[in-house]
Amino acid sequence: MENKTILITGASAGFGAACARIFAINGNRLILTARRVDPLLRLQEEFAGTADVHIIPLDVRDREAVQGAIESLPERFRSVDVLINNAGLALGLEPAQRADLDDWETMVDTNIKGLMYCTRFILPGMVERNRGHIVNISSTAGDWPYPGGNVYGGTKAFVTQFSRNLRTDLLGTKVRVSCIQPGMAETEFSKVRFKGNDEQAAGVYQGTDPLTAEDIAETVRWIVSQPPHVNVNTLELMSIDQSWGPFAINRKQK
Ligand code: NDP
Ligand code: 8X3
Repeated sequence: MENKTILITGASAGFGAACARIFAINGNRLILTARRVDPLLRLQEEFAGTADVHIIPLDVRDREAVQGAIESLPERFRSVDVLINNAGLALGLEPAQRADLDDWETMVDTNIKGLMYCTRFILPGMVERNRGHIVNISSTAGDWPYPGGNVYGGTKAFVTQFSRNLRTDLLGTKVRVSCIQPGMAETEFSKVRFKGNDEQAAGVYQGTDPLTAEDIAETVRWIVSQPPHVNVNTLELMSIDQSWGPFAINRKQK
């Protein structure tokens, strides 16, 4: 991976920031986007001399802003080689009947619509150049249900299936699409899900060796470093301390 232009959504924390670090080498040009600008500026400072960085304060839910940001990329950042659709979040873990409808809308707007906007505005250039790679960050939650996963899991199921459908549209081009489905990974994810409740967030990872942001970045690096004729479709990974449970059974009380 050298001299590539890589656009990362949600680069201010977690997987996105780790991806930025892993790709800030070999003359790569990084386009780092997120709502919070300060962490992006810190990354730009950290990479001074190793990678050319363009920062875009961006809320992926804002379709016009996404379009404007992509259409006004400086010339040297215009030919995006790799789009890492990473920005996303879970909000709440309540059962569907008690969940906050605003939280559901935020997850749909970010995880589904935001990812759609970034993809739709970047993809034509990739097809025109007949090269490029879109890496979508889905989740184990997109395939495996769990109590309280309701809309979050639904949005990630969209990401997984959208990724596959993209490849079917792109057959005959050299544009690759990959989808990564990580399990439990320790980032700001749970702090966001539990709305700043640090204790509840820490409880998610307590007594385990969860995946790290660096594990995911390394996976992205491996996927995009495959020879151009290899398309990794879907890749699921979990911590050694995570697995599936049995089916839940409701038994009648005697
Ligand atoms: P973090 O909370 O650490 O990072 C999330 C990133 O998404 C932040 O940079 C945040 O930036 C950005 N983001 C959130 N909303 C928006 C928005 N509306 N517009 C632009 N950027 C946004 O979480 P992770 O790194 O863990 O999560 C990254 C992705 O990985 C998400 O899609 C998540 O669903 C997925 N995932 C996470 C797992 C985990 O266990 N951690 C497991 C499987 C998948 P800012 O707030 O500055 O806008
Ligand atoms: C994040 C992993 O298990 O919290 O996507 O849904 S999980």
